[in-house]
Amino acid sequence: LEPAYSFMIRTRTPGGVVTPEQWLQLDRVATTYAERGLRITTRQAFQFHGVIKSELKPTLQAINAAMINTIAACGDINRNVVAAANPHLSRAHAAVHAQAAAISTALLPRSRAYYEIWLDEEKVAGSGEEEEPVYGPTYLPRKFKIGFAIPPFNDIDVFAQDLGFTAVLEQGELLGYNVSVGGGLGATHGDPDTYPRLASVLGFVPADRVQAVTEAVVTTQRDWGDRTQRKRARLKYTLDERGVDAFKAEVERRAGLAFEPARLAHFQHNGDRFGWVQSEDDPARWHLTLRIIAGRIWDRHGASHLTGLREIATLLRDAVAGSEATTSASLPPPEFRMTANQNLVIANVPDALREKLAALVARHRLDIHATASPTRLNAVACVALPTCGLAMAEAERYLPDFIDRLEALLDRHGLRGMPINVRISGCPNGCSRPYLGEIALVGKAPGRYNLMLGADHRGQRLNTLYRENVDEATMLAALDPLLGDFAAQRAPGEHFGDYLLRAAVVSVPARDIRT
Ligand code: SRM
Ligand code: SF4
Repeated sequence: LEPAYSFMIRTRTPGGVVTPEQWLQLDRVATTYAERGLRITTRQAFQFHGVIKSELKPTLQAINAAMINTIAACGDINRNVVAAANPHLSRAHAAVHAQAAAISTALLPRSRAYYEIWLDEEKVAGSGEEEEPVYGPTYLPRKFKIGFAIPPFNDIDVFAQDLGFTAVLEQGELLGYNVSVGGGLGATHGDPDTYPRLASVLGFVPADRVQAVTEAVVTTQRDWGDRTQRKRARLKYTLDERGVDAFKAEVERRAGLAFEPARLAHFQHNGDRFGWVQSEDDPARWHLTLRIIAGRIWDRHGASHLTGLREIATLLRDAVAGSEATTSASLPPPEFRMTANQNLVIANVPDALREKLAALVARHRLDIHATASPTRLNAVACVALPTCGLAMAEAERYLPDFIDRLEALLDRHGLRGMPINVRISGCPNGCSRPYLGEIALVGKAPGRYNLMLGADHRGQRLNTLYRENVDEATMLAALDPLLGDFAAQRAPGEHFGDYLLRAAVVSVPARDIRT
């Protein structure tokens, strides 16, 4: 007899897109094998928590039966590639999403071990000795993250990625990308050698050079990255050690190109846009963005979100299968798109299904976007307790309570309608990208957080430490007068983080090169 070990499983879902049929299969995995429903992650993937050891293999087989896998979702390798989910821009979304998916595939490991171990694939001669053209025999020094953003929305936080591509569009057509490298947020309390860093912009490349640039950046980090100290092994530290210019020159050499000067790319915000929006390509298609608090989808606390989304997926799947009137081969079919802020877009909904779908959304109380404050809608929290072994404090489970209390302060100062980005992480690893929150809580100990303030609402400026290791009462007492001053002194259109900088409550972090 051995202890009942349980595991977390994470999918690889590039750009966070799944079909209604895949959704239903993942729902079955969640209800059959996992304990805490479906969890949308900050990298547009799913996590299943509490899968017991003896059921790992059937769980992975069920996920693979949905044509989704879990390869390279963890490890010192390229992770899930994220891509803008914003439904406003469907033509650009399709083009950018296709490139994100292609990069994800190009950077998959060649090893068949996953298939042999989990999917009972027969071991063939030579198996296990596959050449890894990009990773080589040693893979990467550390995890590696790639993201594609489409301005004016920075919903993936492109400057938090090791390698970021910011789309440059002309009249809706994709011309190419501004390339940025060396973003990364993880840090360790009390260790100044570790720190969050925003990416440095190298320049512009045409869209057909994405793969060459990606391979050059990844292989340079493979060869130059620190393999002696794990805490300093991310690309951000390689850049600070070697210098951005040297890194850029090496990438240009390996890719056989020269970066053009970066093109103009303006971001409005790094949140999601909620509710229905009409497709730009086809007025008979609609996209609906739903708020999923901290990405957790389950039937609990009087809500039936898992059931509701199952019914929605069934509706859409049956429509795709059954009726030419509601779907057309020339138009993209309905799909679910996870956002990197842990929310969910139901995309390409035919006009004829809108009413039925809206009724399901209302019945299962999936419509909090209709009433919640913008601050509640945009807040992000990492998983933390009870499943994350690295958590020092609550995050996901604390988010609703903290927002309740913050909203009371916002009400007091007449700021309920003001979008303020709140992010909570249970430890300094920064899985909710807290260092990009206008207000952020970074866990220190049970009930105690570092209060970080002053990021810029667009994902282009890091916040700074305002109060160290404080409890809830101290955080709220610190925020109350700041919100009061903001309400009284706010310039037109000014966001809270920008105000805090203007009022010299916080200063620009030394490492922030974009402000
Ligand atoms: Fe993360 C480790 C959850 C996005 C930085 N992260 C972990 C682990 C696996 C804990 C562990 O190693 O034992 C967490 C599992 C918790 C659980 O119980 O499920 C975990 N990270 C998550 C997720 C699920 C957070 C969420 O609430 O959605 C996100 C999964 C993403 C995915 O689908 O692949 C997640 N993690 C991030 C992000 C944000 C991002 O990528 O946009 C970051 C900051 C960006 C970055 O990487 O710099 C992030 N996670 C870390 C780190 C610190 C890395 C570093 O450079 O220091 C760790 C710890 C580590 O790697 O040693 C970590
Ligand atoms: Fe766990 Fe820390 Fe990541 Fe939160 S930030 S999920 S506590 S590792």
